[in-house]
Amino acid sequence: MFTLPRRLLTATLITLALAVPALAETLRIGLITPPPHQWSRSARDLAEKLSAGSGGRITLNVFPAGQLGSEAQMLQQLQSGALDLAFLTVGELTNRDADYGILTAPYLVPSAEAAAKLLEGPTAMALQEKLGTLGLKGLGLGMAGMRLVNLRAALNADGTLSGRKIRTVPLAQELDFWTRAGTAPTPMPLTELFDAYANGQIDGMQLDFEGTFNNRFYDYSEVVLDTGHMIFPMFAVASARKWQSYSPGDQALIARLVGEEVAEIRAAYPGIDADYRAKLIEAGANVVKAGPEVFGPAVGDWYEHWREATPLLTDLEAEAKALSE
Ligand code: 3HB
Repeated sequence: MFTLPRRLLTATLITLALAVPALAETLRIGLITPPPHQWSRSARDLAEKLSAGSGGRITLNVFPAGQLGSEAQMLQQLQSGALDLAFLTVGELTNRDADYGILTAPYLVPSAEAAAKLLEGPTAMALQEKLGTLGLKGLGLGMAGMRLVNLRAALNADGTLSGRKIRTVPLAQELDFWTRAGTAPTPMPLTELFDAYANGQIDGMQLDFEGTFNNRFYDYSEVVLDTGHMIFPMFAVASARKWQSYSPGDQALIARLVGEEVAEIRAAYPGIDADYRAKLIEAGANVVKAGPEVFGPAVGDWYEHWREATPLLTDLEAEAKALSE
């Protein structure tokens, strides 16, 4: 039987392999944040790096501002493989698995620096691992700024917020917190906030310095309460279904670049918070520091309930405490 000499065979195979061009990939990433938001900037930066890192073979199209729908819709698209990547808040994730909501625990950490560290810790990593059960592949955690409260009218005479209609992110733990604070929580995604606040449908909103400045919410706020009462995590995810279709080389490249991008986001937010705080003051906003007393008994009551409902919270608290020791 005719056989090719081994060396010739190897040479032939290499030639064939080189002749088959690596497949061009066009990927899509969805986010709810508007184009000027840091997450959207980072998604555009990621697109540039993916293109450069793949020699122009991988194109990442960025869809900000909820162009692909709500987070619930994006999550379905990720599960079916219709969407490749997303930067998700814990809103819809918590609706699927209450454990994700532990990251919105009030006064968990004192600063954005500590928040960034906590989001690199073992509990955050355990939550990232669990994304597999939702048909997602976790590629790292980012964050937005520390939470504050915009108020159309000043605090009540007793120094609390009770009785106000306050916008929250639509997730159980936040709704519960604001109910315990005696307010009427009104769940509303970021994309719907502007009209609701400008029209006076809500008396206040939980947000951050960045969103308050970029949307000029301070124009409608008698006071911007600098509470820093919660962190705001972000999960960078891929569709587990689509992930399997990428080559090992592409998987490694995407995982590395997304991981680096979210690490930059975590590192940047302490500065972003400080910059936007200064910009707000410069623009004439009434930024006032406030402590947990504005929430009445909510903080203690909240922990009592959620430690039992989501025991993983106790691990997270222990980690947070160790960070400040
Ligand atoms: C929000 O308040 O819903 C939100 C804020 C962000 C990023 C994403 C969502 O800075």
